[in-house]
Amino acid sequence: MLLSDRNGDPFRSARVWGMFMELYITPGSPYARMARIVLIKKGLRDRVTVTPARTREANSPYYRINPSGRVPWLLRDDGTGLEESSLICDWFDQIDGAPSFGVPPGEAGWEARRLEAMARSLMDGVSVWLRESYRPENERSPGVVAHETARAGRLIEAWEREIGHPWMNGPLNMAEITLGCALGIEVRLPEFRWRPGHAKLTTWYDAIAARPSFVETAPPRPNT
Ligand SMILES: N[C@@H](CCC(=O)N[C@@H](CS)C(=O)NCC(=O)O)C(=O)O
Repeated sequence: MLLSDRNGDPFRSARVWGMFMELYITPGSPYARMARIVLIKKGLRDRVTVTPARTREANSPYYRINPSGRVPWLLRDDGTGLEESSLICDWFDQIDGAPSFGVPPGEAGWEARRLEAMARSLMDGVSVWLRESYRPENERSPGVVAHETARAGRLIEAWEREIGHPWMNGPLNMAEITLGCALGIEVRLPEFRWRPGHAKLTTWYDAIAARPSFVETAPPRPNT
């Protein structure tokens, strides 16, 4: 079968040849955004189709593809499905045998992992808060919102102190991508007002948000 034999499905021939992968996302998901950024940075656009999935819907057809119903989810070119942003980012990073998002050995590596975990902690908490905001008003839990608001406040204070760390100010790495995507949730959740009183974090974020891979994957504003 020839690559030019498209038959209305531009990727069919290539899939048969086992060359293409499919990344399922939603445009607003910060976890999927991390995978999309690594995909772009690794020059994989031509090998990976990015497909919007219908999540949080009763009987969504997506559940037949990925039983968990979450994004990101990667259909690899060998037919295997991968769930979890960190795993998918790592897969993309290692695909060419020349990883650029690994951590250095020794103490610097522990620092890199500590910072990435702290960024992920912010993302996990603010995502729970965001999820509450998607629910009908009478189903929202004020207790959950208050807990996550307070957690985010503490973590933002900690990040204002940490953001000058050399690992957060070098070539793009997973800690930076994770923190950038976590702070970017402000677009989806206007109540997540982390900027006031955090000048260093604001300057850091505005620079990373201006990078082409961040601009291209920016989440849409609610109701757009
Ligand atoms: N730990 C997962 C989290 C993924 C996740 O929670 N994705 C959300 C979107 S931000 C989702 O798919 N939600 C749909 C649902 O819960 O049904 C990862 O890192 O990929």
